[in-house]
Amino acid sequence: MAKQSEQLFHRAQEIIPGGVNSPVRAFRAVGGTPPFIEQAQGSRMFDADNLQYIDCVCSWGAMILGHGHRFVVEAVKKAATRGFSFGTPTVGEVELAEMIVAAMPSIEMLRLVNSGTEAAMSALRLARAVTGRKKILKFDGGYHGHVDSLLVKAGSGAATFNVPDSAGVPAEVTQLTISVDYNHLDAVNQAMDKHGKDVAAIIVEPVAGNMGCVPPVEGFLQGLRQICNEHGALLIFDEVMTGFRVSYNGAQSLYGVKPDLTLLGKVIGGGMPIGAYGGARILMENVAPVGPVYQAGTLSGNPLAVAAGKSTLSVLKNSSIYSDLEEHSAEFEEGVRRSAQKHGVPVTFNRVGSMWTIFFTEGPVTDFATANRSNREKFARFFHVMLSEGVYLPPSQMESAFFSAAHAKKDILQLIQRADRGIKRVAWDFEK
Ligand code: HOZ
Repeated sequence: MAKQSEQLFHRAQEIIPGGVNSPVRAFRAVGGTPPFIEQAQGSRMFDADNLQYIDCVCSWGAMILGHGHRFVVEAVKKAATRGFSFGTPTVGEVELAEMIVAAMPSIEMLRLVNSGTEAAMSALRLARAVTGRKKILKFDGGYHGHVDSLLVKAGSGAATFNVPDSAGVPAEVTQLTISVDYNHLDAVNQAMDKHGKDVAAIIVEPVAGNMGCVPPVEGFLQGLRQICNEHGALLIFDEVMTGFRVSYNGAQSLYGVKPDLTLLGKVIGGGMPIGAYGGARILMENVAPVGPVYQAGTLSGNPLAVAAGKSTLSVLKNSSIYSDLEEHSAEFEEGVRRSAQKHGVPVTFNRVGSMWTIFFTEGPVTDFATANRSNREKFARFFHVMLSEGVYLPPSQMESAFFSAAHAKKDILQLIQRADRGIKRVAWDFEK
């Protein structure tokens, strides 16, 4: 790794835990030094040593239009000249809320917050309040931010660093959380038969994105809906990754299942800090000041984040971006599959639209256990070949990769060639 990033990483580690503000960025799952990014444009990022990368992380999915989209930049500039934060209602936040309500089949009302974590935490409080129940059912490898009660068998960085049950979370808190296998309705039924009358909500990523990308098997989400109805529990879809990503109307419309509450983040802020939770009016009217569920935030509905979000959604709405993303992503998937076959490397490519993961295992990968069968040494080798080829992948097997509208056909062709060299190297190092 080049000089400037190494020096910066050394300096950072002196004053920031691990040198990073979010654990996965530290590269501990793959080894080496993370590049310190100075700027980005379109599909490319540039680091402190002037190295260029095709970005396949896209700020963990947020940058669906690519970096520096001119409409978004203009909107943020304009908002910045008017003021950074007022701590008052603004017209922009009403307009963004209206756009989200119009797009998401299950949302009649919503509250803007500052992150996906905040959205999850607030939605659980609301679910507990309206049902009068305490327990929450989640899925192994599911990740909903660093909410205390949800750090149970959690995915993302928690899985990567082997702290799926974090220190500092009292056992009394996690005793209220039940975690079962993703994509296994029998496990959900069993747990609900036992605890159903105490379960306030089932929370699920409709496409799991924090154990790598793991799509729901047919009937899974529909089954969850039915189980929740039978037991009087709420169904919460964590669409922080999938909302406005797998389709403009979210995973809930892609799979035709209506949750009671939806969590959003990432794309709705166009790369700026934001989150949201929403659902039917009858539920959301329990939130203060209308109802008794307290939740607040100084920077909630921040004008700059709202401006970035609104302009991102309006570009997405009036375009063929989702079909282009599907075409490009499918072409890349096909290229990787061909390479894996050619070089005799067992690979499972999971993908929903522009959200994807390459697992180094025969597969299928349908849950946390099968995701964990992926050979992480092979992943790390592949990751580093790709990095040296100028491709920035998620630095962990337990994260999804993303494409943006700025990934043009020529980027995809380059990525296919570079992935071929990466897989060839894996074959050479591990299969001989
Ligand atoms: N937990 C985030 C995605 N699953 C990673 C955030 C980050 O490290 O920036």
